[in-house]
Amino acid sequence: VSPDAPGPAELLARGREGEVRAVARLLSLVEDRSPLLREVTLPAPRGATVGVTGSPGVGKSTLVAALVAAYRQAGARVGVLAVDPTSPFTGGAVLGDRVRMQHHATDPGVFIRSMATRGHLGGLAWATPQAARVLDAVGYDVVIVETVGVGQSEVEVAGLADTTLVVLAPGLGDGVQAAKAGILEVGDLFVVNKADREGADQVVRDLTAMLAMAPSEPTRWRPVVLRTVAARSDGVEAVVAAVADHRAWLTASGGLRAARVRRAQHEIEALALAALHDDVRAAGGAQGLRALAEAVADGGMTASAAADTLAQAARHSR
Ligand SMILES: Nc1nc2c(ncn2[C@@H]2O[C@H](COP(=O)(O)OP(=O)(O)OP(=O)(O)O)[C@@H](O)[C@H]2O)c(=O)[nH]1
Ligand SMILES: [Mg+2]
Repeated sequence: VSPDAPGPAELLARGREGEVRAVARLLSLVEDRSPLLREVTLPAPRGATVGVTGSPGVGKSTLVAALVAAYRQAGARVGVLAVDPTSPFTGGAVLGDRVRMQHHATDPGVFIRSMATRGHLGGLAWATPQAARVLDAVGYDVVIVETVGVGQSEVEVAGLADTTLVVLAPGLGDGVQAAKAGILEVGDLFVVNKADREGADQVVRDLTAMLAMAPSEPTRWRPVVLRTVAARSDGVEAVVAAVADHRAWLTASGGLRAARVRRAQHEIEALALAALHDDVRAAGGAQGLRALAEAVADGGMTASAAADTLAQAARHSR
């Protein structure tokens, strides 16, 4: 960073004025875990974050593109974070999504960013919510977080947004998959996409039956099942309406703030762990780890004692 490069406060101000490059730089600071971010404060979020998750190929990106169009039509500015927990931060991620988003790429009311988080300890937990907060702070009314990926990452991502959409599609054995991945518990809205295909009704029935097995508590949101043909934008208005309903419910029940506090807790912990991880790496790097490892391997020291030595060195380096 050159000395006269604008700091984060300046970038935030420029971002609010609609300078896309400033927003992009802020998100790079987030990805780099830049200490500069300690210099600014962000206002309490005004807008909504919507997570979109589901198995590969169900139509998440197509649905996101259709949602963006619907929100734009309603006059909202929209940020899209396409998160790929399976590939490293360095570019190239979610290329297919870029293509699908091309339609929106030239719209100044839409900001699209790919984030890949592998290789960054806890990156999904700390980078995504911070990026969403930054987008909110510069004036995007809705931030949509799409995750590419399977399994656990879907469940993790569910914790990152105010409202989580789980997308399913017929022909992928999704009902069963959903139950396995623990995704039934995390979805606020279930969208059965590709409703133009055979088997969509069955997926809706399976899903509804599985959701009905969950104990019903008056204080809990009852998940909604919707169907869409995202490729034709069919059913997308109903999704937008259901997101708004969920949000209204969250606000009224006090759940919105509670979830945000919970999220911030994960985020802080993940950032602190990443910082500690750096310290341990640095302490071990100066030949220390190698020497300790030799002592352990040759029988001079237990791994526990060596770990303690390393941890001490890491603490002193702070
Ligand atoms: N028939 C039909 N095809 C659709 C529909 N929505 C999306 N598709 C197609 O399904 C394929 C996958 O769509 P994507 O939007 O890339 O799916 P995705 O879930 O984002 O995929 P990944 O990001 O790879 O996990 C594409 O060929 C879409 O054109 C739909 O409603 N009906
Ligand atoms: Mg996609």
